[in-house]
Amino acid sequence: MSKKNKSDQFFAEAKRHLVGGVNSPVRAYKAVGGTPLFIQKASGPYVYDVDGNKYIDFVGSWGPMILGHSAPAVINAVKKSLLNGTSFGAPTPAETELAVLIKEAFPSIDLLRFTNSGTEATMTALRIARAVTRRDRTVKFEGGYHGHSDGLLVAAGSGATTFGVPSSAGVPEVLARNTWVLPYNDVSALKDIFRTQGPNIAAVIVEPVAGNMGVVEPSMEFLTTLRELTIKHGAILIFDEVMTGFRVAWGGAQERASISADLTCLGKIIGGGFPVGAVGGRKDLMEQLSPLGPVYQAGTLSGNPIAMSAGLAALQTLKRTKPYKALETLTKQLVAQLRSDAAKENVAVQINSVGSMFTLFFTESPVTSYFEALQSDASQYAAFFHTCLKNGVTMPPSQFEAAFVSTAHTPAVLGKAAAVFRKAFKGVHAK
Ligand code: HOZ
Repeated sequence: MSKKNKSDQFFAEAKRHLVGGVNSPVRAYKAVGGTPLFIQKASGPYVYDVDGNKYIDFVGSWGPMILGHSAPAVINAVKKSLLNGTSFGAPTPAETELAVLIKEAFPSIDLLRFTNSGTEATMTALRIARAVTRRDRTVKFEGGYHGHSDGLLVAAGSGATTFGVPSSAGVPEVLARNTWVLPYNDVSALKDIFRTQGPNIAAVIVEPVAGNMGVVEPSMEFLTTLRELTIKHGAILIFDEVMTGFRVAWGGAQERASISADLTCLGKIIGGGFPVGAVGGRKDLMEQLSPLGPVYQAGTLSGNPIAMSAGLAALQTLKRTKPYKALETLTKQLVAQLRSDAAKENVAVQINSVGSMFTLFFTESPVTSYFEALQSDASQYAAFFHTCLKNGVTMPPSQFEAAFVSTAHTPAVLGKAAAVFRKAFKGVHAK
């Protein structure tokens, strides 16, 4: 059983200097209780805390680590790049190389702009959509999280839901009013809003596989209706693939659904573990951006050479090794095992998975929307989480996040994790 003495000490000290002791809210463990692990290092499927404990990690830095931690190809590329300097504020060949690879994977993208985070990417996508349509209103979906920019922090999932502030304080009402929020997977709500407000809608932004309310798969009807209605009414369809891009398939959720977005937001995997975002899409839309068009967007560290080299190494490895089928098969096997073990322990749980992402919702009914995700018993999740942690497995410290399997999670590693999950179901039952 792991002990966390040093993590406790570091957390106490961090709280004196950093808000809540963290730099991103969910990391504070408030939703599950206890002290967050302070991490010393990570390698393959494992993270090691400052007390020397080793954990099989399903957080994966919240998505980027599809090749496992410290993937040699990424580390070597970064080492090489570092020796040439860390930031120039000028173009580099690596930016174009990474853009070419991303375009290969996402045929809907003609032109790209790299940013420093997913939040910047979604913010920019919306601005382009507003500029080109000359409309102000946006449609998003309950439980969809698209970063923390003003207009998008309305009924948001992820950390916002974890902390019960799905609509953040400090967002001007006039901006919140410009965002219409519909239930995920609700085709008739979608038809209604376009029937009544079609000419006012600049954009619809959606996670084409939801990951930020926990994993929720869209119905094909939902996605095709979205595509049809946005075309019909001249609205821009923005796929937020920050989490799903290069994760659920090489070409993201749009490859799986065979649907082209007008604009796509990316992040996480394309930075190989460094801070990166990107917005890309149709030429006529992307050419709205400065210096070609009137929409302003900029960033001192955008296209940072270290991040570009890490992203390039990650994508080149993914392109060469094509791990997606195998990852999905392994994840499905793990999920099947989890379902059968939960049933043996009489634990009511829904396990949603797409590709190598999965979420356990402690509820009796299927989860296809945010409302249904909210029916989960968060205290059961917390109990499950802590048994896992005590036995050497890290899961996301929130009911409303996705867990990630990487190529470093071998069948043997997943077998060990499954044994811990089995124990954790017993803990839930004991509650
Ligand atoms: N809620 C974020 C992921 N969906 C958490 C990011 C972090 O804490 O690093």
